[in-house]
Amino acid sequence: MQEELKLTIEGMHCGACVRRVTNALEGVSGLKLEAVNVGSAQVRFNPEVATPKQIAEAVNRIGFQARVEK
Ligand code: 9UX
Repeated sequence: MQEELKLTIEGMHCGACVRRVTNALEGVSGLKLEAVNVGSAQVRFNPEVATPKQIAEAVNRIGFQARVEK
């Protein structure tokens, strides 16, 4: 069972940020990327493997401020 997660991400300003956030999210297991844009990311995740908090923290660890939208 996959759940939808949308993150609003402060501190992203360019395409290099999109690559950095993409790489960080690709390092989280149980997660499937749907879209990463300047300022937001949308993923599907397996709640038995990953939590929204862990996913946001993977983005925050590289210097952004991610907030869980839904
Ligand atoms: Mo762009 Mo992002 O110049 O971390 S790389 S702001």
